Amino acid sequence: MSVTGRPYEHADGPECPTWPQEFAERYRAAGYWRGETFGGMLRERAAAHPDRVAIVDPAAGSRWTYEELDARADRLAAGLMERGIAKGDKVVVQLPNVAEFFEVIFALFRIGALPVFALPAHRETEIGYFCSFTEAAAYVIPAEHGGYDYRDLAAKVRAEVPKLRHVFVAADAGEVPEPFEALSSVRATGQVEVAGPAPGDLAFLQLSGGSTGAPKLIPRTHDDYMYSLWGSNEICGVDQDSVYLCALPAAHNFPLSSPGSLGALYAGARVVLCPRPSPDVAFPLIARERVTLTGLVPPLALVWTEAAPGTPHDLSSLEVLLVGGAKFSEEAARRVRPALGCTLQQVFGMAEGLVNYTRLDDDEETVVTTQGRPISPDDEIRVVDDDDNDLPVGATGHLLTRGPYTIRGYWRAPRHNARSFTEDGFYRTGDVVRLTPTGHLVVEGRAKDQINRGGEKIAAEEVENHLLAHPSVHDANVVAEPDPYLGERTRAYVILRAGAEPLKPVAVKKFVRARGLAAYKVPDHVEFVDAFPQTGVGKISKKDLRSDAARPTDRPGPGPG
Ligand code: OOB
Repeated sequence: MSVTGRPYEHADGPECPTWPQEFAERYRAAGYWRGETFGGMLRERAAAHPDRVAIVDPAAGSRWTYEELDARADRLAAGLMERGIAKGDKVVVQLPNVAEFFEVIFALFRIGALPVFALPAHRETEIGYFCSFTEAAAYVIPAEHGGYDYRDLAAKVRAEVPKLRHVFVAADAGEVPEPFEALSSVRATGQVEVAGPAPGDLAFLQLSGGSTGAPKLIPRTHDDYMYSLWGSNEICGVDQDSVYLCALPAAHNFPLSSPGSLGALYAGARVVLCPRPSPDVAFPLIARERVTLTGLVPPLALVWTEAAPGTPHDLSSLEVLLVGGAKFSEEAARRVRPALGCTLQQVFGMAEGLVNYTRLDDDEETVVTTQGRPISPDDEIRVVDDDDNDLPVGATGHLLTRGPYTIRGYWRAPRHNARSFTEDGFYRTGDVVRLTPTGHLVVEGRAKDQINRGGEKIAAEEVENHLLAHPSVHDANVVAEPDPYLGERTRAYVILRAGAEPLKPVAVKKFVRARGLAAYKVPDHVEFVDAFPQTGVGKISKKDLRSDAARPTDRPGPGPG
């Protein structure tokens, strides 16, 4: 338990700090926390407009109405409960952009079981960790996706984590090996009434981009997350006539909630699932479904702006393009409207909470040069120096934040919480920012030891630990290297053990990949060095390594080397 707040009380004890009572009361009184739950919200929407289409899954050819999604969530919840999944249980959900993703998470929300949002790119190291750390009762996978067989992955994870009781496969087509179960056979026929969670209860565990060896889990409540949804809807103009294209991986916080698929469902709007975010897949869907808004990371936004002028597809329905997850350059931002004919909204958000948007009525300069301002008048923003002293407006410093949808601590991480939160509950974002006189934030850099690879976050320490496991590696440091397309890539500096056989970079990458890591975490470049640069006090200077990585060279480009 951290120094701030009251712990969530669970049968097995305190799991994470939450908002102190006076804050919770204030957020409720201000109307931010509306006392809704996800299960209840879907039930209400289904009653209000049963026949409106909620989810379009073009790959499966399905169009589920609100009534159908609601009924499916009920049937699946009943089936899961028959199999012993209960309130408070954790279920690792690793599904791509398929309709079942929503069926599964709403079934779990209804029970009060907590989805743990894994990404399709995660492999046995990450999934094994999520399953064992959360003592997950179940793990939900597709049979296959992107040429990869998740049943093999689940078999490995199950062998390592014996406590994992169930693996459910969202695959009507694929074969489901024993003892795994097809989701389709889990659906019960009747509807069960369950007590379900309270609005202040945890709804799910989201993943942090992280800067430590193991990813941290982010506990979000129904009340707080729901506020980020309707707050985002108001700012992005989402109403029941909106059509949201979910182009990024559905489980990530950005496409989930900013305003994302869940924001769209909150508004009674339509979610169109995009199996891949490339223009050849996304553009025809925009035209066919009359998509009105979507969210992209900067590298994809660049690809879209390049592809749009020559496309035969009608993109005229697109009103808003949200770009975030990593810094969007001013030059690229300026190209959005001319190329796509829509309004750009920059989003600077984090799964821990705080989300900033440029507003639809901000002037062009503000939209292209800032990363927006917070959703809530009660999002408290501090920009501080290295000693936590507040800096004047316009000065660049560390961003600290506290507010009605920003967590007060990670899940089961008391020691880490003591470092990542101030005593009075401000989250240390690790971002280096500047506030403009209009209250907009400009992201100037990052103090956390992380690589932001086109929106995908990589904790340097996590990759370093895997490199250190190689028998020939004496020491390793991983830093960001600038990249014109992704913004950043990873460069690993490696010192080999004295007397070790020389290694090729490709062998190091292969070794890391073979340890069962998401492919985006495998270093793009590996460079062997004899020593690391040091600071005055003899610590390794990552700053110098970063400048070395940024040095223009005739180094070979990305490739097997
Ligand atoms: C989003 O969430 P996460 O949790 O994957 O990553 C958060 C971090 C931020 O702390 C910041 O370092 C970086 O991603 N970031 C940006 C940015 N948006 C996020 N850095 C510069 N400019 C931006 N526009 O990435 C996320 C969550 C909700 C909405 C949007 C993004």
